[in-house]
This record gives sequence, C-alpha cells and structure tokens, in this order.
Amino acid sequence: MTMNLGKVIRLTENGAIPADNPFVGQGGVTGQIWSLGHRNPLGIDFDASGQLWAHEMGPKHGDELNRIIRGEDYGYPAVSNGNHYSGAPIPDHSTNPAYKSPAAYWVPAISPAGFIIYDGSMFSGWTGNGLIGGLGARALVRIRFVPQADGSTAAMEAERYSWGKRVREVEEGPDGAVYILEDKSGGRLLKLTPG
Ligand SMILES: [Ca+2]
Repeated sequence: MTMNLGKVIRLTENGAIPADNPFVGQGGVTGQIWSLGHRNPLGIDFDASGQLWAHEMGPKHGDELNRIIRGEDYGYPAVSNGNHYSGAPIPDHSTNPAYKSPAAYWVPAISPAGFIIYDGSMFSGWTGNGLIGGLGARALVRIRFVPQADGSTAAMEAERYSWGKRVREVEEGPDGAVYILEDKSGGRLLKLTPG
C-alpha cells in the first residue's frame, strides 16, 4: 500500500493525517488510507447517522455501493461482481469473505457518477435516501437504506428515473432542491423541485 489510488483517504482540514487513521503508524501515503480495494469511486457522502458511503464503477459490470468502514478492504482487483473488459473473469465477492462485500451492486452496470444522501425535506419521500447519477444507465437512481437487526444497514435500489441523458452529477441545494448535471455535448444543469 504505497499509493493512494483505489483508496478512500482521510485527512484533516489542513491536509494532515489524523492520529486515528488505521495505518497511521506506517506513515506517508499509507497513513492517509481509511479503506482500500476500491476501483474507481465517483461518489461519496455521509448519512444522517455519520456513516460514510461511497459508490464505484466496477470493471465490466459490477458497480458497487459500499458502506465505508475504517481499515476494510473492498476487494478490487482480487474480487468483483464484474469481469475485466478483456473478458477475463474476476472471482465474485461471495468467493472470498476476506474482502468486504458491497451493500448493493449492479449487473448490468449503471456507471455511477455523483452521489448524495438526501437530507432535505422538499422531496419528503426522499429524506435519507441516496441519489446516484447513472452515466451508462442514463438515469437517476434512488437508493433506500434499511437498518438491520445486527446493526448493519442494507442498501437497495428503490427506483430508477429514466433520464435519456447520461447523468454526471447530482447535488442538493440548501433548500432541498435537487440539481442534476447531464454529461456530454448539450448536457443541461437542471434544478428539480416537486411538481
Ligand atoms: Ca468490491
């Protein structure tokens, strides 16, 4: 672990390494690491309880939403629910419990980009839900989080709003409006409010 590529890193506001990072004793870039084994994360947010979540683009399929836990290894490239673009297989997450399995994953891929956990009230049915932009899916994907008896939290796709354009980014305004940024030529920045 001498690179911070494929990692969630954790730093203080002034760029220093917090003393309670899991690998702080190893110094340097390794000390920055909070979790590892990620492929291509393009969205990260905290939920109302302070739990961190991040999604990542899988290889060919196998996009993931992960509950980010200190020091955990999320498996890439050893395991994935997708395969390499060359067609070469990658063992599924279920084959190796040493790696943290995703809370949700997508086969076929949605190509996730942009992520919020909505904490507003303007869209009253969405409070506490995740909103993920889908590039390949050309959709806005809503995620429902469900607390489990064992203290963990399940995540599942609740609804997919077909968009017709690649959705690059989603953000929440201070008033609870939702902003959507579309990808590529002719892409629009849209402000959503309830009808
Ligand atoms: Ca993984």
